[in-house]
Amino acid sequence: MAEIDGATLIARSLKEQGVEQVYGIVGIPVVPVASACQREGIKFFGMRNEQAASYAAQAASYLTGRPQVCLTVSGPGMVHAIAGLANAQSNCWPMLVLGGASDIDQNGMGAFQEAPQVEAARPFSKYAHAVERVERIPYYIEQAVRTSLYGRPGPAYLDLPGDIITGHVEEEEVVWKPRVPAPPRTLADPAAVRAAIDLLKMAERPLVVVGKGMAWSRAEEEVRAFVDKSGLPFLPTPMGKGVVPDDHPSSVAAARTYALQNTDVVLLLGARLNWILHFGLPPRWSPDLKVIQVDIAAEEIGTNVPAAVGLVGDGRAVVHQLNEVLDEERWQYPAETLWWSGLRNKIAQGKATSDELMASEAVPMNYYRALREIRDAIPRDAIIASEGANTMDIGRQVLPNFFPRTRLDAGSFGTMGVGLAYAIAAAATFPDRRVICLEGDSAFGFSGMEVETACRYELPITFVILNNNGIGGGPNVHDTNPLTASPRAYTGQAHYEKVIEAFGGKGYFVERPEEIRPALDAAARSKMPSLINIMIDINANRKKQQFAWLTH
Ligand SMILES: Cc1ncc(C[n+]2csc(CCOP(=O)(O)OP(=O)(O)O)c2C)c(N)n1
Ligand SMILES: [Mg+2]
Repeated sequence: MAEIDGATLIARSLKEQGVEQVYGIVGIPVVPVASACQREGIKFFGMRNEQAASYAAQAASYLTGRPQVCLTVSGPGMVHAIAGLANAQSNCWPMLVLGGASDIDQNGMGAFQEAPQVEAARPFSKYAHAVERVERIPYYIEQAVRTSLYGRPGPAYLDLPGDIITGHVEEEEVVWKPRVPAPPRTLADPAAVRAAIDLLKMAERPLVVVGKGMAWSRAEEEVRAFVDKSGLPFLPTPMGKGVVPDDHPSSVAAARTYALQNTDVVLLLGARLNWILHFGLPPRWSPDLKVIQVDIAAEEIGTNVPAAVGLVGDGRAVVHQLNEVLDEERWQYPAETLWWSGLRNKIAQGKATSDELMASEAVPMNYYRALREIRDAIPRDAIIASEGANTMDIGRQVLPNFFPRTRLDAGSFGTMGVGLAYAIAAAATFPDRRVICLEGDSAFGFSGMEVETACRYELPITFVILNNNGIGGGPNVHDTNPLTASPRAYTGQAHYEKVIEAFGGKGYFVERPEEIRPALDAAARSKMPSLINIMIDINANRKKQQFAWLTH
């Protein structure tokens, strides 16, 4: 009779469940797990901090559509990965975190790195469990993957004690589990679909908001068809960008504030009325707003504003239902209305202000001038990972996305430290796509050492830092006194580009607008990652808005 060990069983179960990428850091007791994964043909990416590993694993999950894995050691390693569990939970992204744990045999004895890991994971996970018998490893991995993927996605956590990883079992005792099929696509109540279209027909100032739920459910064709057939104005949430190309004529993203404030009926497609959409409440929205909500999670319907119509189901399937009713009724929102002309005026006003900022040749540069160079240099299908405060917010306005799932940013949890990890996952998942990692200088610091990871695997990411000496800009004075130094300030004129050179990447220090494009073009030709550190004005800000974007 043949015996099989825990680590091999873990790796084979992951392979069976469609896992292709593992991001992590090895040590006691998970070294054999990483090796077993590689033996089964699963890629292992050694990262520099488990936070970043957990961010990379969830971005890879979102991009591939199947849960990918973060592997950690026990105790401190697992605790670092809780940052990723929380971030994935907030974004509704799947992922599987496998935490090594001290031996079951030593429970309660003060074992090396012993910690209450399952309890710690639970409030941030959709599923959290410990494996207590070697033969049940495939059972738990299947259950974790299925729970993570089905319904509203979210992270799953499994605790793997050392004696489970090194334990052996007779192969015939193993409880094998087949691969979890793609999630079943659920349909909304047909009567509610009709009610939704009826309400849209009666609306004077209708608006569609496209959320990242549509990107997750691969609803891009259906959503584009809906926007075309209905003639309705739409705007995307930050990571809903690209489901419909940003240059679509019905996009009113550039009139966001006006659109939210004045619409009377909003159709939310896989977008929640949380802080990103200002809760659906006045003063950012009309007090008489009527909400039509499409969501995979029934309990989301009615959050903050009671829904006039709730459509519960898979994003792609439900938008298909909406399209069928539109086809039957041959209805389209008129192209010439007061609503459209109001929106178009606001778009034109906003464009004039941005164009002016983008045309400035002042040194030091403002954000818009630097971002214009990036906008003009990158291919349409580039993937943009981004974080920071102004860097991220202005970058979202200036850099268009034309394809779904091409924008990865601080997201629903507003997490700094995700950018480099997201870029690594994007480059690992799509080796032929250009990956731009656009960072504020503060944001870069959180996971900055991951440039070593990018260099080691020769992932030709272009890292761009918009450097204003700190969090939202720091003063140019060097103050060593913790009682007086600005809490926002970091080292002035810091040469972050030198960090990547330590690992064989290419660094650029840029102070003038005309230096940006040559650096971007050289980065595009390089097989190694590059880092372009762009000094910008410490007083540069976003253009004046009625409401500051309440990101932070
Ligand atoms: C993990 C975490 N810690 C702290 C913050 C608070 N925070 C929000 S934005 C930001 C950095 C903004 O500065 P920078 O990245 O330099 O962008 P800038 O606005 O200067 O362009 C920080 C620290 C956060 N969102 N997440
Ligand atoms: Mg900054």
